[in-house]
Amino acid sequence: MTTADRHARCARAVARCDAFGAPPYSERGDQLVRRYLTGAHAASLEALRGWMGEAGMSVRCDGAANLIGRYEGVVAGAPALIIGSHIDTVRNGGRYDGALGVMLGIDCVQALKDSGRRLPFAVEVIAFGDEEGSRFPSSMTCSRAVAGRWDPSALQMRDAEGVTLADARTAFAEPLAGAETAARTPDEILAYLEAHIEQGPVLEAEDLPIGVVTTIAAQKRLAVRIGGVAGHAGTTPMALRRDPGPAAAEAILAIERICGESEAVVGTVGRIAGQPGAANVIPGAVEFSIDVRAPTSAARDHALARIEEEIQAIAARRGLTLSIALLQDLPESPCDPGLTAMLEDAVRAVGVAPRRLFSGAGHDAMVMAELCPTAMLFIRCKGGISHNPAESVDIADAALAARAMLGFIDILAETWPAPASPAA
Ligand code: HGY
Ligand code: MN
Ligand code: MN
Repeated sequence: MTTADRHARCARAVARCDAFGAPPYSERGDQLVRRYLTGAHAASLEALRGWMGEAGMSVRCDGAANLIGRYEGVVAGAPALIIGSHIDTVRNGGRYDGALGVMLGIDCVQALKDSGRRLPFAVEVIAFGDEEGSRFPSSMTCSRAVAGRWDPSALQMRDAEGVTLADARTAFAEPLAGAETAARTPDEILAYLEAHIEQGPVLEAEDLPIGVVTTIAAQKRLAVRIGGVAGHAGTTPMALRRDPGPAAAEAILAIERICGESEAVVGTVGRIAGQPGAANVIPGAVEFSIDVRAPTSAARDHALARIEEEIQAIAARRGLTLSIALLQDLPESPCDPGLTAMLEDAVRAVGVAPRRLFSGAGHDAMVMAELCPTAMLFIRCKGGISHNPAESVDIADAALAARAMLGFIDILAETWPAPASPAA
């Protein structure tokens, strides 16, 4: 295949991400938002089903509403290399976070089909329905289901409109078997490969188009509620207030200070809401999220212990109530050293000096690592911008990523034991 052909194919993968940036693949026309089990999610699965079929894959929707394309190897039913990423987005998100990895996976299988190649293993492409947690409180519910970590209590989670996950599943356009049926077993899976935009500045700063991930950061997500006494904004003297608003402000400044003391720890308060949320009412409660990440669980937990201690002291001093709920606890996830070495060889073979990178962003690969060995490829994105409509990627970089992915597949095929006999 000529370079021009490859470029054209990747232009199509990027164009598919762009098409997914608008209705019906986005819930809104003025910004990209595609949340789990919405009509936009269902519409994206329909389009992906067609593209996976064109690429020679059999396609199914599993019990967690993941779309799975399968391209058989020489021997049908062989263990699979899974290439995956997520198809949901954050609110007002970018077009390539998640989607590009799915489109490049389809692109790789299309290349295998077009060249009539069958491998000693199958290749599956998975579009995970929920990685961001942009609809329900906890995230990565779909890769958890595939990794056999489905938590049935998640069915009671409610979205911002009060819809439970159970009801959203029932209302989904695709009839869904039980989410627990999405679980795969280690013997079915050879490895998991995820291609994803870097969502950070390193590759661009070093003028590199692609890089290889070594470890994905440990992360914890908490829901904090500081309770006070609701009151009239005009008649309640300042000295008589039990206002959780300023307490939350103090807490958020403490989070910034504590996380700022260590290079490797990051802390974010992405969601803040006063209850009842009226301008002329002293809030009865303020709820906010905390997302803390670090290269190790120990560093993450050390920062969080100090944060929780300070928030408790703030609430006590102000005579307020406090509740802190754990929403997500993901330990750091190292990629498999053997697969990472293969990916580095594949990156080198396309003429790029392999750059090993740590991932501050979470990915489905960290959950899939509980099922099988994983490898991750990063793709440069402009300004490192992500979770933002300004997210952008060069087609040439995506084309290099696709070539490195196919090179990785070739290396894996060379090392994987040849099948006993050709497909029956
Ligand atoms: O939060 C993350 O790191 C990912 O975008 N879900
Ligand atoms: Mn994201
Ligand atoms: Mn992502």
